[in-house]
Amino acid sequence: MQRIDKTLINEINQTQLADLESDFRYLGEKLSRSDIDIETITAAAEKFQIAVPSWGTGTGGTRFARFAGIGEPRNIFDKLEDCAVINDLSQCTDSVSPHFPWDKVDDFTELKQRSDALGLKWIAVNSNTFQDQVGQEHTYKYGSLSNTAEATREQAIEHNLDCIKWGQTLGAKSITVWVGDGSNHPGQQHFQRSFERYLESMRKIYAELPADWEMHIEHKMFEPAFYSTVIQDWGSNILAAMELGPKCKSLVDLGHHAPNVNIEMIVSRLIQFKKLGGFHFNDSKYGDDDLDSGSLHPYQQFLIFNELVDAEARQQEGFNPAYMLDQSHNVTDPIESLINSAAEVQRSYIKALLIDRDALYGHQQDNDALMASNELKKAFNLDVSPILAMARYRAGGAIEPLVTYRQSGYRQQVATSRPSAGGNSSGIV
Ligand SMILES: [Mn+2]
Repeated sequence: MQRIDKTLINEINQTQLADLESDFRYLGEKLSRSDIDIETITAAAEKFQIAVPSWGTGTGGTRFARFAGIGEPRNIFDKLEDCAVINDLSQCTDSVSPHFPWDKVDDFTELKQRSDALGLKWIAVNSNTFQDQVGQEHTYKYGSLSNTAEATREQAIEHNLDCIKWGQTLGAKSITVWVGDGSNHPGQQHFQRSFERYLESMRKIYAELPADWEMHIEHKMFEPAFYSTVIQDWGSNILAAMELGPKCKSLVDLGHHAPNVNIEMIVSRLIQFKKLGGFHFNDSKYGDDDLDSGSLHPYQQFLIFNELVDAEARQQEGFNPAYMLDQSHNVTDPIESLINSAAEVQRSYIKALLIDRDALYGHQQDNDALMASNELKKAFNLDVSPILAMARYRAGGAIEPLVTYRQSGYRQQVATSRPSAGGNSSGIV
């Protein structure tokens, strides 16, 4: 079932097709001079998929304020509709990652039927023990899985087990665990004891993982705890993942590192030790800003994909990371930002496929620093937009998804059917 009328997509595509074909032909000729077959690359672009986070379809905000958009999704069913719109147009976002209890429903079978009807799959359920829910017995004010009180830890474990159970009904295959546990004052928390308590809790969740499931740990340097965080960096992350077992891997959120950290090298290390579980793509300038993917550091994103494509090319054992967006859209229409970002991540992947790996390895072997760097730049500097557009067109999507989205009038339509709940309270980022 399409949310954006196929006839409309086709009509608009027809007005853009001649230009696209011309650009695609030109790029094909250019690539063939480097012995690259544009059809092979376009087929890879068609295969590439990145998941949309259910919470990304709502307007984000900061702890100061949130400025609500029009026609915002009111529940997971509305969010699914928006995800379907994104996929109808971009054809590279066929799955959704839910967040519980935000997306909790009474009947998960009904939710699964709805997603099936929209042609969407579920991946990576996310547990939430970083805020208290109405009626919750024990508070997470001083942590969840690492809380000093056993009853609070048990409550957090139970929630994670519920998330797995709900995820199984939806057909998901992994759970991502991020905790806000940490401290705001030096001395507040015993570093080792809190990490031990975290590990003890995680072992209990790991023990209940279904056979075909993975557990992904997400680290974050700061916030809500501003002095120390239990899973602060990729070091604590991989230590925990190694301690828990082979089905536990690390998840890399691009915004959850200290400034200037070499994320692509971290990715390489995780790949080497079979610990790369997946990604939350976004961009960042100061901290965990959750800016749109590729909006600020497209070269960094490309260098990350250089590592990923390298692992793919070398058929690295156990390499199967899950790709997902995780952004906060404070001033844009979330659907537009997610469409744009999915394409920007796809763009990095396609550019990384164009790298002449044999030449690069040769320059590395010869210690030819400049030529090695230029080899990467050569691929990065190519505009692969015609490949992305052709992949979308061939898969039934829109050549120019944002143009088609705006012409569809979708946001105005849902503004009528989804009345605003009112209020501009601070938002979840
Ligand atoms: Mn994240």
